[in-house]
Amino acid sequence: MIQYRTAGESHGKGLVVIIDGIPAGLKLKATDIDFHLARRQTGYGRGKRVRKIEKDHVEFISGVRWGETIGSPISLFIKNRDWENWGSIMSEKEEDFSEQFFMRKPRPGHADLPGLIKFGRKDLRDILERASARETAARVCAGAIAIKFLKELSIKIHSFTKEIAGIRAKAMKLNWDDVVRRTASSPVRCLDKEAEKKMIQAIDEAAKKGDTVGGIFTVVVWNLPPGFGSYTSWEKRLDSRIAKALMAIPSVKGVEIGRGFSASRLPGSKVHDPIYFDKEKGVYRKTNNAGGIEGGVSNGEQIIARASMKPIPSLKKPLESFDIIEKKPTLAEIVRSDICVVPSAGVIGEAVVAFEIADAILEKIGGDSMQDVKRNFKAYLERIREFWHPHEE
Ligand code: EPS
Repeated sequence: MIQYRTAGESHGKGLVVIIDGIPAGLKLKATDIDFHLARRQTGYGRGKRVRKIEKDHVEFISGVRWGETIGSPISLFIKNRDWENWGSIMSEKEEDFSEQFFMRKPRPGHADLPGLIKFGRKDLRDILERASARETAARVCAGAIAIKFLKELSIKIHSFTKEIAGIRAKAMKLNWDDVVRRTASSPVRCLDKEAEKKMIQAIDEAAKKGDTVGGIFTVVVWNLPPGFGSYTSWEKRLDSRIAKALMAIPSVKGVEIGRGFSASRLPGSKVHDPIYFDKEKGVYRKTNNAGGIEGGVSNGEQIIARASMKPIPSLKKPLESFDIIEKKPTLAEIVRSDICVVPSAGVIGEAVVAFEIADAILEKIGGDSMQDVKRNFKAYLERIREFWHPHEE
């Protein structure tokens, strides 16, 4: 089992992540991780901090030697460049305490108020610092290592923006290379150029109004063989693991696998994917409404997961709220903010899904070194060859 834990406040010194269980012998460089950190920081609709201040770079503290993992926990640090601008506000020293910095007007939709009640704090900053989506940079580090691991087994993962502010991209059947190329050249990481224009307009309009917009991103996994995840225990189901990881991304309010919610409106005969067999191709399907998972187990088709995000709750034109100290009605706190984070969230989605897939693979085939993993994986593929041949598109 692989696991990771993150620590760090949004405007504190930095973020820390510890990843445990990655086999020894995986080639790993800081640039493998920085590449995904940079992708997370792009996207039309992000605020000044991400565009102008933070340029994330990872520093290895442990677990990697001479360019390879050595089997011990990998720990990483990402410096928050903005920390220096926050002076005593984020100091750990008691003598720096000052009520003048207190944030007192909770933003509706944010963790501000429930967090304050839960932890019995007096300053909303104690809550928002950790509830901030800045923490997702640490998740992307863990995911970048999982992506590297999956690549060694020829499993690929990518994401794209499906919808922003109700503007939906049209469905397209593309291979991995095309999806990577098109998302990299789109400011909103969208495959459909027409929809992209309208999405950008919608973000600009929201910005003018002091508002924010949400949307939907899709994560696709190519080449995962059948048999990963299990129906035998609820927590082993691959779809439940993916859903949990996606739902844990800040602002995500819904997750679908394959046809998802819309399958509930169709008869079974239109939902389930008929099974075909060919000696050349092995088992194959003409449709993939199941999103590559049947009974909580991968079936060899593309894994397709979608997450829907609410608009972020930090509004330049704030909603009604109250002052937690004076106990009087007032408008919510106005803070520097993003307008839309859906393009970045897709990159986070890839990372967290990659981690779950890597975990399900190691759970089934095991291996303390990449040599063991590759041998075990190959042996499994040989065993199922009668039914499954890798296919890409
Ligand atoms: C965030 C608010 C903004 C974002 C931040 C997440 O930060 P600030 O309030 O300092 O302007 O920039 O995202 C990041 C810094 C990042 O790296 O993603 C929030 O409240 O979630």
